[in-house]
Amino acid sequence: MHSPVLLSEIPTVATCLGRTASGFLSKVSVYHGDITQLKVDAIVNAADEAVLGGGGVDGAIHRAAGPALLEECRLLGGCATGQAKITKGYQLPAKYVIHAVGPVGEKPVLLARAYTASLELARAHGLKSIAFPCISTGVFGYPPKAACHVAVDAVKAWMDRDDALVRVVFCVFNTKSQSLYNEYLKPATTST
Ligand code: AR6
Repeated sequence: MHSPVLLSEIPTVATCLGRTASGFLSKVSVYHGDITQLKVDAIVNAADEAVLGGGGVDGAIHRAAGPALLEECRLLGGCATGQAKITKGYQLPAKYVIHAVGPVGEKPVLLARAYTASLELARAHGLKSIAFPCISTGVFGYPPKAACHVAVDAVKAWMDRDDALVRVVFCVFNTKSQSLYNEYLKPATTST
């Protein structure tokens, strides 16, 4: 097992741009790597409505958290698309896992809801930092560029009206997604 990646090791977009901005970009980061390594208050899982594990990032999170995660997931009673549920993180460096269910295919309202529901849960639990994978862009087939725009817009809208969260990490797992997030976030800096 690798050592956990601390938030202090992940620069914000503002820092990457050499800015001392105080807005959204000073709270958001793009991290290329495995979400299970991140030592944040909560990592978000791209789950399905059963919330009983699966492939992709879901499988990676369950493997890293250990079998106790599945035991707690069995008590959740499922989760509707566009909603989220929270469990402990068990053997993960993250304290909590927020299991969010994105849509199958390109359904922007439901994808945005999955992000917002995760942020609401984080706030309700007094959490300060959260890391998202690119929900729905794997098995669920959401086009990555469109999904990136929905994800960033939903998180920015939330962060602009609620200052409880100190850091949000977009955890990308391939260089294509990394470029999409960097390209979409950086022009937005002009006003922040
Ligand atoms: N860390 C970060 N991101 C990852 C990791 C990882 N370790 N592994 C994969 N990704 P997917 P979905 C990225 O398929 O499309 C599951 O079986 C991956 O590159 O995991 O929402 C569930 O049980 C992609 O960009 O989730 C559901 O049934 C992103 O995570 C279904 O798949 C999401 O891909 C959910 O499908």
